[in-house]
Amino acid sequence: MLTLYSMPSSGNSYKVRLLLAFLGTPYDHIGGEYGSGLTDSDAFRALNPAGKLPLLKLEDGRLIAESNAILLYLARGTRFLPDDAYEQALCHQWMFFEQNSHETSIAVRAAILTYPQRAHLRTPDRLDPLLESGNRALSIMEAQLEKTPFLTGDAPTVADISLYGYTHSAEKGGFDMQRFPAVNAWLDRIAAEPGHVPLAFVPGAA
Ligand SMILES: N[C@@H](CCC(=O)N[C@@H](CS)C(=O)NCC(=O)O)C(=O)O
Repeated sequence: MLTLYSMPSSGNSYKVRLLLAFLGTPYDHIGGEYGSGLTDSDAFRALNPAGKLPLLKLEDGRLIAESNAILLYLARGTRFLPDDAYEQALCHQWMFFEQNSHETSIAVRAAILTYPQRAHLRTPDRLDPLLESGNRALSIMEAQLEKTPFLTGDAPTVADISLYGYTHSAEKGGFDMQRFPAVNAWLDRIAAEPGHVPLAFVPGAA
């Protein structure tokens, strides 16, 4: 059985829970919210020296960190990762964009505005550039999604799951999603995929 260490409130962790739900793959879940001490513990740091969630433990004990690396591993041989080298490269392109340009603006702004531990960062010099760069990232998605129903073409892939993680809750970061109708239609398409679960879903919870 796979074991997923994940943070219930985090989009990076949600991406992996969402793919596992779409695939119908069972797994053990170990949750660690901010302040729980999990990521600071010596036992966890021995598994992931970066001290970050999510972290996947394979059946044989080997480990994979980084949400997008986990997604790419789990999606091999499924409908969420094309076989064609160019189509795979498009998935990688959007997933690098997610970590470099999207998560760093949209998730970071939402975290500052929602986590009490980050309240001291709620200043215009910190928040304004994040609003601008987040809107730029959403505009890039909007331009693609005006042309194709999913980010890499006609079918959903790990790239869509990766970017869904923080786009679906971008309002928490103060982003006006009315400005991005094609992104909203895409969010609805992903939410309508069989097996979709919400952010708060963790297996075994009532
Ligand atoms: N690039 C990493 C980022 C992971 C990350 O930043 N995780 C945060 C939650 S979103 C975390 O574990 N924070 C706990 C901590 O820093 O103690 C990924 O995509 O997995």
